[in-house]
Parts: sequence; C-alpha cells; structure tokens
Amino acid sequence: MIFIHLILFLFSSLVINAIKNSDIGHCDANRKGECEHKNMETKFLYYDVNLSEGFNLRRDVYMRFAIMLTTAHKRGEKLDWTLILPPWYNLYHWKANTGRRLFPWSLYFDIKSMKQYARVVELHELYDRTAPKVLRLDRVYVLQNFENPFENGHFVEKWAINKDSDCQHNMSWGYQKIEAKEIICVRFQGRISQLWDILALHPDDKNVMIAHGEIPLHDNYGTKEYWDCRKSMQFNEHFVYIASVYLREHLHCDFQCNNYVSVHWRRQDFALSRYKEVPSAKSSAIQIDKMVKEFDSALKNVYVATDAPTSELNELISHLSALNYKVFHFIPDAEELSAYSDGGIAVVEQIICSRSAFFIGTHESTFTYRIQEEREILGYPSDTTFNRLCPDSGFCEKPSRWTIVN
Ligand SMILES: Nc1nc2c(ncn2[C@@H]2O[C@H](COP(=O)(O)OP(=O)(O)OP(=O)(O)O)[C@@H](O)[C@H]2O)c(=O)[nH]1
Ligand SMILES: *[C@@H]1O[C@H](CO)[C@@H](O)[C@H](O)[C@H]1NC(C)=O
Ligand SMILES: *[C@@H]1O[C@H](CO)[C@@H](O)[C@H](O)[C@H]1NC(C)=O
Repeated sequence: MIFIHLILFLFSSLVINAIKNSDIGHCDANRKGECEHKNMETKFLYYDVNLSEGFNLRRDVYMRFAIMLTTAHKRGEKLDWTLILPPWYNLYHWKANTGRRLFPWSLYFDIKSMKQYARVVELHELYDRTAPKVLRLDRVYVLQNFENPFENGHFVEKWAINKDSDCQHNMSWGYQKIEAKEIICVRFQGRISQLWDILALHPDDKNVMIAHGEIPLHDNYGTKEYWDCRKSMQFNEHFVYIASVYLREHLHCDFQCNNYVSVHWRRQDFALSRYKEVPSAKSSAIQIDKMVKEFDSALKNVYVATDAPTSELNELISHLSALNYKVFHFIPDAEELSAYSDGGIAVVEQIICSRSAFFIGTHESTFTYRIQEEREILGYPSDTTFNRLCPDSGFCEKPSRWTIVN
C-alpha cells in the first residue's frame, strides 16, 4: 500500500471563500422531500485530467464522466454515486498571475443548470464538510495508455492493472489535506463506461478517484445524451453580461447579431506544434476576406478571439484593416482579469463568437469546438458555424460537422 500525504498549500482563494455553503448534490438531508436516495450512502467519484490539458478539453472530460453517471442513473443503476468536480487549478494556459488560487466551477458555469443534468458536487463543498479532518480517498486509479493501442491492426477496448509501474499521482489541487490509501496503475483504452468494471474491484470504496480522466472516450459522441449534457453547461451569467455590454458598446447589438463576423485565431502552442495547420497572419486575413465576401459582402466588422501575443494580433489587424475591415478584440480591465483569470476572459470571447453572423475557427481546437456547439444550441445555420482557416499551403481538410441532436 502506498501512502501519500499531500500537504499542499492552504487554500487561500478569495473566490472559494466567497462561495456559499451550497447543498451537496440532490441529497441534502436538511431539505426534506427532495431526495429519493436520502437513506442511501453516497459514494464519490473524483477525476483529474493531465496537467497539460486546457480548459476546453477539460469541459469535454467532464461531459464524459457526467454522461457515464447520468446514463447509469437513468437506468436506475449506480444511484449511490455522485461526481466530484475538481477545481480549476494551475492551468497551463492561464498566464495571468493567479497564484495558487482554486477557481470553482460555479465561477464559470451555472452550477444549478449542471446539477439538473448530473449529480455533481464541487470538491470544495465536500472538502469544507470534511475539514479539518483529512479527506481520505479509498483508491486512486491512475490511467495509462497501452503501449500499442492496436492488436493485429484493430483497436479493441480493454483495461488491465499494471503492477510493473510506479504511478505516482499528485492531486495538486492546492488542498491541504487530501490523502489516498492506495494508488493503482491501470492501462486503459476505450469507452468510459468500462470504468464501472474497475470501480467494481473494490465495491466497498466510497471515495474513488480516476486520474488521467482524459484517456477514456465518450461512449457515444454527438448523441442526444451528449447534447443534453452540453446544454446544461451554461456559462455563469456574469460572463454573458460582460459580453453583452461589450457588444452593445462596440457593435450596437447584443444577441444573435447580424453585423459582425467572428474568428477564433488560436496561436501560442498551436502555432508552434501545428505550424503546418495554422496559417500566417497575412494568409489568415486573405482567407477571412474570401469567406466573408462569399457569405455577405456587406459585412465589414470582424471580431477576433485569440490567445496571440499583441504583436501577432496587430499584424492580423493591419492586414484586415488593409482589406477595409474594422477589427474588434475584447480587452479586459485589470479587475476583471484578476477576478476571473484568463479562463473568464476566454469565456467572454467564446460568447462573443457564438453570437456573430458567421464564425471561422481554428482546425482541431477544442476552444473552437465549444463555440461551434454553442452556436448549434443557439440555432444558427450550420453553414455559418463550421468554417475553418486553412494552412498557408497544402491540403485543407473540411471541418467535421457535429450538429445538434435535440
Ligand atoms: N482569451 C482567449 N484565450 C484563448 C483563446 N484561444 C485559446 N485561449 C487560451 O488558451 C487556452 C487553451 O485553449 P483550450 O482550447 O482551452 O485548450 P485545449 O483544451 O488544450 O484545446 P486546444 O485549443 O485544442 O488546445 C484557453 O483555455 C484560453 O485560456 C482565445 O481566442 N481567446
Ligand atoms: C500528459 O501530457 C504530457 C504532455 O502532453 C504527455 O507527455 C504525457 O504523456 C501525458 N500523460 C499521459 C499519462 O498521457
Ligand atoms: C504536488 O504538486 C504541487 C504543485 O502543484 C507541488 O508543490 C508539490 O510539491 C507536489 N507534491 C508532491 C508530493 O509531489
């Protein structure tokens, strides 16, 4: 048995402290008549995602777990399980000085809406209940990829405990007192519902964590179940408010506007690691111009959402200006940046992109995918949504169209 003590930092987040003690899941004993499973003992499923993954892939990983749980609940199974939402902590792309702050899901999303889809609880709600005692996990399963995903050329679903590996896992959520009794390495490939078989290895466990939750795949991507879950992930209304104020001030409209085009121009690590897929500023401007002209040659306003450094953005702006476009870009004030971190600013930009007449995204960026989904939910014609920037030269694959299923 491996015993790890994770004496981390005092969780110093003002944000967390400001959160009210909201109820735990649907099953708060103080609220009579609300809960069918009142007498059932609750089991908590925790998950974590590889440090290098960004906000938008993490949103998808959440959906895999939420759908796994909710589809079981709908069948009347696994009713004693609740999903724990890990805080947003130490994200690789968030460059604003966020220190050791833990950002709760409720900062970014309408948690009430999420709870209507899946039985979820934020880690801090549980931690606050446990404190000052240690929150002890019965088991942490650290998922690993198989070395060779294919057997005789076929991808087969499977998992296997890997005794040869010493997989450490740091539950680096900045909490002071979280411990695990045992860490088990498991090679895994295939659909997420296989995790139930792993959880069944120790049926008495009540607090179980899956590390590398990004490894299991959706059971069924793009189904009605997928979209029901996706629709429940509404943004917190203060971001909707900030986006609306921006749009009113700069574009004189605030919802489903027909007077601007939006572009998600993903740079940074993308421009480096996928330089073959990501066009130069000049080529981007030429492509935007071409697509806008085909859509509606009267449109002259372009909103650019981007993680580009200012110099690169200015380059794009100067090319677009030369083509007679007026370019818009949201710049947060220092107060907004410190309250919501880079993640919040990105959310505002996603909302602005979701309300434009026409959208052009970056190929294979999950940030772009989430905008496309938002537009599907808002009911835009798919032709105005599934458009991409192509590489400067060479083959340009058509963007896949994941259209809504209601
Ligand atoms: N403000 C802003 N931030 C962005 C933009 N694009 C990317 N980012 C930042 O970069 C992070 C990485 O993008 P994500 O899409 O979340 O990361 P990911 O899940 O790894 O997905 P990929 O885009 O596929 O890499 C985002 O969470 C933002 O913090 C943008 O257009 N505007
Ligand atoms: C986590 O991400 C890093 C960087 O992308 C990668 O090298 C590593 O293999 C990933 N870990 C697992 C278990 O997939
Ligand atoms: C866990 O990660 C944190 C940073 O997030 C680090 O400071 C700490 O030393 C790590 N703990 C262990 C046991 O590796």
